[in-house]
Amino acid sequence: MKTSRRKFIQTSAALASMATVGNLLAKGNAKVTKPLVVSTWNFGVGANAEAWKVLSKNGRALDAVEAGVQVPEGDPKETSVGLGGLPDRDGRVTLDACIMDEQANCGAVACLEHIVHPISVARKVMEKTPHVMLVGDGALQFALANGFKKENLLTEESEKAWKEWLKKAEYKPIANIENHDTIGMIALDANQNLSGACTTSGMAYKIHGRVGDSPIIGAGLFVDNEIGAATSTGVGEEVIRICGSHLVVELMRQGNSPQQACELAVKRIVKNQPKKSKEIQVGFLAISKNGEVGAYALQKGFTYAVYSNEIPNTIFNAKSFY
Ligand code: SD4
Repeated sequence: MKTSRRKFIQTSAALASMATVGNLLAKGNAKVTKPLVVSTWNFGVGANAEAWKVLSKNGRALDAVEAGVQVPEGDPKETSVGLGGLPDRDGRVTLDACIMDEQANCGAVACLEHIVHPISVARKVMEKTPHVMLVGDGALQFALANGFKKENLLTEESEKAWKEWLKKAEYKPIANIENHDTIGMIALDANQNLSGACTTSGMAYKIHGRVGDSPIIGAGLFVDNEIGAATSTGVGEEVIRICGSHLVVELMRQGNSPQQACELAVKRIVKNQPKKSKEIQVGFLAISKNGEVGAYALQKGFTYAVYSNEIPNTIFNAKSFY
């Protein structure tokens, strides 16, 4: 399973370097026709495939992104999202997620335990309450009242990894490794509407109660149906400091391409925290209303997956500052 996935990724990467649109995309200046879905990291491929089922039938971007990110959420082998996510330093799996549609409707949950699909709880917050965000036990009670099942999210493997970590208990986020990533997905549907979703178990072995950028509208995700959408991954604190995804969309509003906007946002982080920026990873991924795609990261290694009529669900390497 793992090998075939890796092979698929390698093959896709090779195809990407051959495809014309792929080359343009990698340079950050390709336009694709709608529908379009993009998502962070290699596991974006599986998520995009699910989202594409909705988009290719002229479905809503909102439904596509929810269905898409549910894939890594429900996969116990993905240790950075949903079921099987690495726990906090007390051994508790706490999840963060948010969702936003084309009318600026949005919902979020933070520090939610025991629910496999926090993105769907976030959507319920958006649709069933006058609020944007529910956290902790309140979010759990809301989920249970809305029919979600209480489950144990700590898999044997994640528990083992946590116990190993406990031996040294060093509190150090490391860039680009499996214990630190998030799925952010943004999509443009056949009706030219944008939506996005972002979901994570956050920083592994974090202090209990720590919340990153992923469930914060404007930080981990932002959608403006006139302009475009953006999402982020990496050390959430640095993204929150610059209201990252909102910044990317506002930079696009000022006339920058998604690629330029992602680069400017990353450079803002470097300017604010020059020393720290060398040691951490942050990546932004953005699309414009016209189907342009951009991505940029602090460090090498940030990958993202793109699926459109021209690009058959392909992984790209984002350019980086360092
Ligand atoms: C967080 N941004 O909780 C998330 C984690 C992540 O790559 O994306 N890591 O800060």
